Amino acid sequence: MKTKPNVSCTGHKSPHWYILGPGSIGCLWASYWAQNNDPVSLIGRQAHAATLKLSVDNTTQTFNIETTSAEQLSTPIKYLLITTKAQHTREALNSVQRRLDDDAVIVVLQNGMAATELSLHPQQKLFAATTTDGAYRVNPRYIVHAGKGLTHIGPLSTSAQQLNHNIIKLLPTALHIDYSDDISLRLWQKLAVNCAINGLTVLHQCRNGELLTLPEARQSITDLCREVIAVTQALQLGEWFLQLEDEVHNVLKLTANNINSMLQDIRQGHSTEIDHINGYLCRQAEQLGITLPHNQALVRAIQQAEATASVLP
Ligand code: KPL
Repeated sequence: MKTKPNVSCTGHKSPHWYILGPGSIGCLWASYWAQNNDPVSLIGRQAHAATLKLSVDNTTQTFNIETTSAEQLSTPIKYLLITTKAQHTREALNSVQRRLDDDAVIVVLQNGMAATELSLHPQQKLFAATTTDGAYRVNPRYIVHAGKGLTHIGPLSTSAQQLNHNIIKLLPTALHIDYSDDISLRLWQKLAVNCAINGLTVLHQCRNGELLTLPEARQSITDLCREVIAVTQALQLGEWFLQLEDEVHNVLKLTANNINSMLQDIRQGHSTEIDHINGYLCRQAEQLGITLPHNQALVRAIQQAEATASVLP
């Protein structure tokens, strides 16, 4: 692959991004930075050079991207993207804590609300992002950008507000990324949709779209949505949530063929994000004195499925 000096047309040096969580979305962003000749490294357990293959719109490109371990980094990390599952966020951040610059820019892109619960150095610029991009890995080094979606990014810390929409200039230009002043609301909207879909695909062992064809699943969607609406209205999060069930049906139609991320986790014997999706909602409800029997039952059922999946040979 040809390399060019890391200087943009405005004369600014491109930042070097490090990515924690080299799953499909992490590798997708790495490939798009590399496509732009922006410096990017994955952080893994062991350092090695890897060739990543990216397929999009029937075109396949390869990129040489180094994987480095946190211990081997000689320079501080100034730009960090975290794309781990929500339940691994804290642990992932701890693994690079000593290498992080005091005013590092940190972007957390994942389902759930884990980013909102991180406490960082006051100068560190924390952003959260949520995406509808669809990507999957044929193997650990081969990513397919299956559905071009939209990513919202916005500040979670006061110091991040100073950088505000300029963050977009530092992100892969080939992706559709919008700046959001109220990223917490966007995270809540994604959480609400995930609450009514992800766990149900595990219970029914089906692709997203099939949920609409199963009367029992449709009833569960209605029940889960009602509970999500009760919490979001108590928190005064706005009218968007009143149409949640329609929104969920839309997402199910648009992603009908998807194997949901939670179902993929169960099938691979991994822990799921249930505690950061329906579990988070239940904790919020408890503080408000609201009980959510359907969401609580779903959390228990998925925890049970996790326990069963992890003892399978
Ligand atoms: O976010 C998703 C997920 O799989 O986690 C949806 C939008 C439900 C698509 O499958």
